[in-house]
Amino acid sequence: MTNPAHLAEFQECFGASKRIVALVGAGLLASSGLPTFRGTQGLWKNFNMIDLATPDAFYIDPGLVWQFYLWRRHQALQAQPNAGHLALAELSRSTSKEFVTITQNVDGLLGRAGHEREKLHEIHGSLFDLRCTSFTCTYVDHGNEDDPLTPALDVPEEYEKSQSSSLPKESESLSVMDLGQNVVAPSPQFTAIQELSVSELPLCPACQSLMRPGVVWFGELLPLRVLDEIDDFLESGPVDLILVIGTSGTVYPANAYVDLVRSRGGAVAIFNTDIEPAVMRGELERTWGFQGDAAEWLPVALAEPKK
Ligand code: BV8
Ligand code: ZN
Repeated sequence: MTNPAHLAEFQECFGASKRIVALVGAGLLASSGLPTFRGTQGLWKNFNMIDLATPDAFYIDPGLVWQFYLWRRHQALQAQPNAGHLALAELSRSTSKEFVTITQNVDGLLGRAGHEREKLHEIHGSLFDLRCTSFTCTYVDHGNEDDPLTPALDVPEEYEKSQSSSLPKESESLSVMDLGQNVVAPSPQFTAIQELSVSELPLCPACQSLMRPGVVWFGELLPLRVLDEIDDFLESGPVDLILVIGTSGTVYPANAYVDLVRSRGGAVAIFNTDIEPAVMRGELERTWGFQGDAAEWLPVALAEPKK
């Protein structure tokens, strides 16, 4: 449970803050029924999700990776924005505070919650953008919500159920996290769910090459235009407060923004089910912890202070 003093101190800081940043991760999706990347739900069939979010996986078996992203798209389209999404969207409409959200999530729920588009920076791309894999073609399909994208990718529900029972023993699937600590391991060998030929996958209408999901995979550069927009905000004045919402802080460079704001004197508010005890004991200067579901805490913490 959160230290009761935290809420009062935070709301005083929040009320006085003129420039605020939110850094959002998969934990904000939990209440909308979407899985996080780590922890128990971070699995799809018998793979670690972060093993599939790589160029290697797509090169080895584009059909498998497309099935993974069709499942993610389908889930995101079925999901509804939660109270945490709505609280951030409302803050984005504030006329008295400058606010931007940096989201690592690719599901589109913040946009669907009504978040001001120009204040929403999707640094890992979107499940609903597709782009051509040909180096000589720049075709991008923005905001494509077709479900399924091609007939062959319409994986029948019962097939999904039959597969999901075969979850792996932890040892069977390597995660990119392992790469962080150990020598680079060989790419995990995927067992194809159903063999799909490239011709059955999304093809570029401009040049007929294979299309890929418009997300940033591990080992890939983040969209420079988005990073520039974020830098413009960070460099155009001091950030008084950063809200760190539902993120394990494991993914670079997203995780670097928290230290940047703190190093420049900004306060930090963490919304997570798993928070360091030192934060909860109030031992870190101008750092507050709200332990529990971000979808529950955000509306409370960001509520306009009673006059
Ligand atoms: C780059 C899109 C440089 C795809 C994603 C070794 C080898 C290779 C690379 C690296 C390496 N070491 C470091 C790297 C860099 C790598 C990285 O950081 N890897 C990590 C895993 C170690 N980063 C990159 O590769 C980035 N690019 O660095 O480029 C470069 C330079 C030159 C040339 C080329 C490249 C690109 C990273 C982008 C990866 N793509 N997403 C997709 O979604 O399919 S990241 C992906 O992971 C998601 O976006 C997701 O958001 C993110 C995971 O982070 P979280 O959001 O934090 O989610 P997680 O599950 O981890 O945590 C959930 C949290 O919520 C937990 O804390 C939990 O306690 C909490 N929670 C749970 N329930 C709730 C809750 N909180 C509140 N309420 C709840 N109810
Ligand atoms: Zn093309």
